[in-house]
Amino acid sequence: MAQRIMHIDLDAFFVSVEQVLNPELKGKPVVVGGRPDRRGVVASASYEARAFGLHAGMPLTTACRLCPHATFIEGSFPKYRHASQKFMAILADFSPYLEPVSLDEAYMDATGFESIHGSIHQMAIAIKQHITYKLSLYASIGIAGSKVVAKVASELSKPDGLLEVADGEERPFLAPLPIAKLPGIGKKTERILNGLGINTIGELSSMPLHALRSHFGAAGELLHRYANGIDDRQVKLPGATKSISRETTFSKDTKDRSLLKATIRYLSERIGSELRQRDKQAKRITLKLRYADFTTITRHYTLGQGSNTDQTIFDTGLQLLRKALSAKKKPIRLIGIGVSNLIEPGRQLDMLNYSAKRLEQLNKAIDRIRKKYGFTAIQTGRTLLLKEIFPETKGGYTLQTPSLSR
Ligand code: TTP
Ligand code: MG
Repeated sequence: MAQRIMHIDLDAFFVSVEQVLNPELKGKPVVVGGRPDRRGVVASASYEARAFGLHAGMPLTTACRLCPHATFIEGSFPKYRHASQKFMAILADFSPYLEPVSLDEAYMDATGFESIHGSIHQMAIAIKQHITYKLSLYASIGIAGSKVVAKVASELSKPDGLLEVADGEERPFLAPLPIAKLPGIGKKTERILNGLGINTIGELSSMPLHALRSHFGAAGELLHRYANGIDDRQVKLPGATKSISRETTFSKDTKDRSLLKATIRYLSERIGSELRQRDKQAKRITLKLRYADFTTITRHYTLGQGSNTDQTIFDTGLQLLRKALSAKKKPIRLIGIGVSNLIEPGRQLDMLNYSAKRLEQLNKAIDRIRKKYGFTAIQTGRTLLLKEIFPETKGGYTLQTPSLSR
């Protein structure tokens, strides 16, 4: 059976979220990106603003000159992340073969789903209706036999569009389009190709492969394939989390052991709570230290059994710290804790181990309180020391340069 791939992308995403929250902005030129008197560029422009020539990436000063009566909004990322999560949840209801690409964009492998919806086209209509009904947002969908053609189709169909490219029709569909419509062709590549007299995807598709290679190296081969509608990339499900780490840089290099311990405690609690939220246990704990002279070391320890309790992560981190400090006495600039070798918390082997069970219950109770009242609502004596050092918000302490590596 021929593969059927959908590319789904929300229209004017940031702006549309703002319009849902403030309906007065609907149907008007609106720009998210910042205040026009500040430096910065357009992140998202409503289609009404695009009619004045505004587009993403344009300096706000230019945008303001072209369309002075537009409403300029600074924007706030948490709102967009929240909308994005709801959008992805709707898509996941239709098919588990989902690859989120960015906040407002995903590929879906819909091969075989016609038996449920009558046709893939009908399925796309249902997806669009759900998105508009539940989120008041509009999506554009492209359907084709490959990712690259599905993406070109959804772009071309915008706004509120739906465009299906039939199997075998990929090349004639792409041929008349300007090369800038092909994913992978940025401003620079476009200029070079235009200089060679290549303006449409059709012209690009018939350029000899060796000529493309000589201009663009390995990327030339990809351009050749895409221009011919050939793309064997599969829809990739997001990989399982392999590791979680948290780190912070001190505002002043330090040798203060109680501060180091308090910070490790806090980072361990952060990691423990994330592990429990993801329903994972870790077998390997890693300590990272960066000294004042920027030399960086990592030390790790593998546990006999997986764990997700704050205490185990902290105890192990502390042991690693003690060893590292006894070897080197230099002041520390950054400290981090990470966990890896993540496993599903299978059946509890030590069900009879009373203290392990108690610890697990304690962590669960702490998680519940924190969910309700904020991360720092409940603290051990050790992390209270951090009160003096880091600003506190409902989400927890605001560490310097917090890293959220996966
Ligand atoms: P896009 O999907 O590229 O743009 P869009 O949703 O605003 O408009 P459309 O899809 O209808 O053409 O990007 C999604 C969001 O990502 C966009 O709303 C804002 C953000 N973004 C930036 O912050 N900077 C950028 O340069 C781009 C292109 C997008
Ligand atoms: Mg979009």
